Amino acid sequence: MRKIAATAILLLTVAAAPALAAPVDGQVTKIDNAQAKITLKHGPITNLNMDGMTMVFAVADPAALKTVKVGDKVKFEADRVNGRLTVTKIEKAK
Ligand SMILES: [Cu+2]
Repeated sequence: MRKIAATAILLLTVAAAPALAAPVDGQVTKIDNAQAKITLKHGPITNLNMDGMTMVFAVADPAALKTVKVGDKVKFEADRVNGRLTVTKIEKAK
């Protein structure tokens, strides 16, 4: 019985796991180093079920904010981290 319950929990966990983050095109419109936040005008984010828009994200690694500046076109990945929409990876678009 206990084994069945554990299997059911495992299956539920897998089903609830978010889709893998995929690189998204965006443009930096604002950088807030003090709050470790970035505002991005972004294209559709499939893993977050989000259409294109301009919005604020938290940044997982504040040091990443030093690698981009306002106006830069970027490729980034975003995910929900502790309930906050967070940029987990960002780089200047080539
Ligand atoms: Cu958005």
